[in-house]
Amino acid sequence: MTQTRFDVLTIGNAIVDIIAPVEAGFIEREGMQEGIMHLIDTDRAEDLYGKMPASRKQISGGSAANTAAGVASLGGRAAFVGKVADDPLGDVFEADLTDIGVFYGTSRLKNGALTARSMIFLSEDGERTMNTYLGACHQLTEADIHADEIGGAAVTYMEGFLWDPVEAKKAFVLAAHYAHKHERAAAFTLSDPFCVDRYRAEFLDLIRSKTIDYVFANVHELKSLYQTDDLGVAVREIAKDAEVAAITMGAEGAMAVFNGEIISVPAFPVEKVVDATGAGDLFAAGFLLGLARGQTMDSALKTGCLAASEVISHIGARPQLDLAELSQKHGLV
Ligand code: GMP
Repeated sequence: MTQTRFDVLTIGNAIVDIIAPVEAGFIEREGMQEGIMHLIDTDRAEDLYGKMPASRKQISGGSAANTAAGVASLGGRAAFVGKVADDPLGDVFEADLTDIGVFYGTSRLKNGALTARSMIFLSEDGERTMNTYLGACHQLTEADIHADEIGGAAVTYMEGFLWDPVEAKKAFVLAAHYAHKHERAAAFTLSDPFCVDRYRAEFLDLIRSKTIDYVFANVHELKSLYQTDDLGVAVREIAKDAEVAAITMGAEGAMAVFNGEIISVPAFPVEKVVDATGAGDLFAAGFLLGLARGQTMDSALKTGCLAASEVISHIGARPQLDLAELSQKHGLV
């Protein structure tokens, strides 16, 4: 194998988040399910935008893009592939990635839909409810997947959310194919319990056919995948199906399942969960970079939990502290 150019390359929907706290009752009144990602059209996007308080904040997001930003903040070599439009939000998205040192070379969508945005409502306990207009993300295609970039990354990590835009799922499968052709690893996150519900058979096939090596999920997504309320049953199933599975458990921490072994670590304590957006994304950044650097499973899990604890302590799904410094302080390098 040749030397790698990137520790982690991520592929996902390129989204700018618009985030605001809401009072109790709002989520239910609007017919949303708390903690879930809802897909919306332009009319609903306008309607919801009008209902956001003036205190709303606009911050670059996108699950896999957050992971790439996390890897870069931890001092890793990161790349991102995802489609924005040639519009002001696209400019913001690109600058926020490249400023932190993420390689981002996907061509812009011209004369088409707008850059994707997600309106995120925060409940009092920091839980986030997302409403995503995918816009330009519908135009991410196989043409955006470059064998040399994927082949140069130790691991390619993708979102389950990529199965919503129809063309992007072909890009997803092609990227996994290129990764394996170059003897690299392919990973994906189940993204959201309702996303799992939409694509359960396909996700199981990706895992069982070994198109994917490492699977990331939270407990809700994992239970949804195997249609069980029993976490133990779901963990035993994923242990059979995947080479490595990393499962996040919110305030309970995270576990890794590999070679018939299970290792778990506690969450890093936080004073207050201000905004849970990005917790799983930043966990994935720490865990993947840990593995790429040859850390033990235990240390990789701890690096993931540390990165997650930073991002849930403030509004927005991108790190505000230098995560490399933070992890050094905690003896995780
Ligand atoms: O959700 C991904 C990761 O974020 C978890 O594995 C934890 O490390 C962290 N996390 C999520 N929710 C909480 C929480 O409520 N408290 C703490 N301390 N960490 C959390």
